[in-house]
Amino acid sequence: MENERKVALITGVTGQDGAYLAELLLSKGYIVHGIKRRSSSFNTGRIDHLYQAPQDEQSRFHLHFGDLVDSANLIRLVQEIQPDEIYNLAAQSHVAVSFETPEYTANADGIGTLRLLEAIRILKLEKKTRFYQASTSELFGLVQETPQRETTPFYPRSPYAVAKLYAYWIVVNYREAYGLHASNGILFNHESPIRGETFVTRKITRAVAAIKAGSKEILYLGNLDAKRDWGHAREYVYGMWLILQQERPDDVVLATGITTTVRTFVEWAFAEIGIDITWVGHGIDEKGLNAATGEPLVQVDPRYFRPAEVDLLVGDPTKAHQQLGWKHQISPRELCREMVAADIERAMGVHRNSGK
Ligand code: NDP
Ligand code: GDR
Repeated sequence: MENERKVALITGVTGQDGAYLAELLLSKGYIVHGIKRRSSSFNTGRIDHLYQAPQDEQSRFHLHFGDLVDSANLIRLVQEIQPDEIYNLAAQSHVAVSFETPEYTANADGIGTLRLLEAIRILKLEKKTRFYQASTSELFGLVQETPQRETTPFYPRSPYAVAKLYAYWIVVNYREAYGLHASNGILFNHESPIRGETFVTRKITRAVAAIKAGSKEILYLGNLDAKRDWGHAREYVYGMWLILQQERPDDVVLATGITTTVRTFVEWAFAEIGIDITWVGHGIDEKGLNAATGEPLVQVDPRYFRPAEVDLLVGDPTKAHQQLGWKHQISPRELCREMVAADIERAMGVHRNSGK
């Protein structure tokens, strides 16, 4: 039986998507290997519950220290693991942070992808190992057409997106040059209760939960008018898996097709705790007040503006629907509700399994 099981290697296994994907692949009977970085504090909170699973699952989940900037480490791990599928989810994934750390972001997100592809080639695993690359709607950047689809021209607007552009094309190149089964999932924003705390949706839902729990804090945000196509991460990792199950490798958009402003997401989140927000002022003086009491709850802070912004993302998931049978089920509003509810539970001190 062990010999028949598929073996997957997930980079970025400690992140939001890595945790959901590991859970999905284990449930499908895979042997799952994940690469985690050494850290001075615990960084496995999202996957710890997978160790608490029954004995047979436990023995199918293995973690290894590694880093996308370390070629020798990656080659050794790929050689030892001999994966059937590699999901390259590791990245410096924060767009704003990439303006502060452009060289590191290029190294990890761009060249890191090349290192993995080279590992496959050096080890002559081209026929065995399928490769998934976590490409992003940030590639579309400055609006060229809407909704954005596989054929929409790219116009990246951040060091992160430029690094991911290199990764996208090196995947295409290795597919064409060496016949690798290598695919790009061009995923629009996807969130969940285990989304990183500094991405805008989670930042909002955590603040709302803290206010519900009695905190007097003000939520400081940047551009309220940015529009994003927000889906649920659990559904998107299923799409990743489907992409690698295709007979032929391909590049596919996963999106909901629904776009929402940051401002509206704020309103939805506060509505979950019975507060209507009214907006006063303009630009950097804009505030969100409790409509009933006038209490300030939200404040624009220019520190969160980006040197170059992506104003509007809305994806066209037609190809995913037709080719993979993939379609989102959870609306952005339902996603917001689930995230607020989970953060309220946490804020109230109720311990939840982090992967759920
Ligand atoms: P997270 O930021 O939650 O997770 C990123 C993961 O990468 C973490 O496990 C992190 O480790 C790891 N990592 C970062 N740098 C390195 C490195 N140099 N070497 C090894 N591991 C590293 O991201 P998500 O789960 O949200 O996203 C997964 C991938 O999908 C990323 O590549 C992201 O750019 C991309 N993407 C995400 C979208 C989204 O909306 N979520 C949309 C489109 C693409 P640690 O825990 O130690 O920090
Ligand atoms: P994004 O996600 O940049 O789209 O990248 P993020 O949640 O960081 O920003 C979304 C939009 O909200 C605006 N914004 C703020 N953003 C943050 N983080 N903090 C704030 O205070 C704030 N106020 C307003 C931003 O300007 C932006 O317009 C995510 C990441 O997961 C990437 O890795 C992934 O590739 C893309 O989604 C698709």
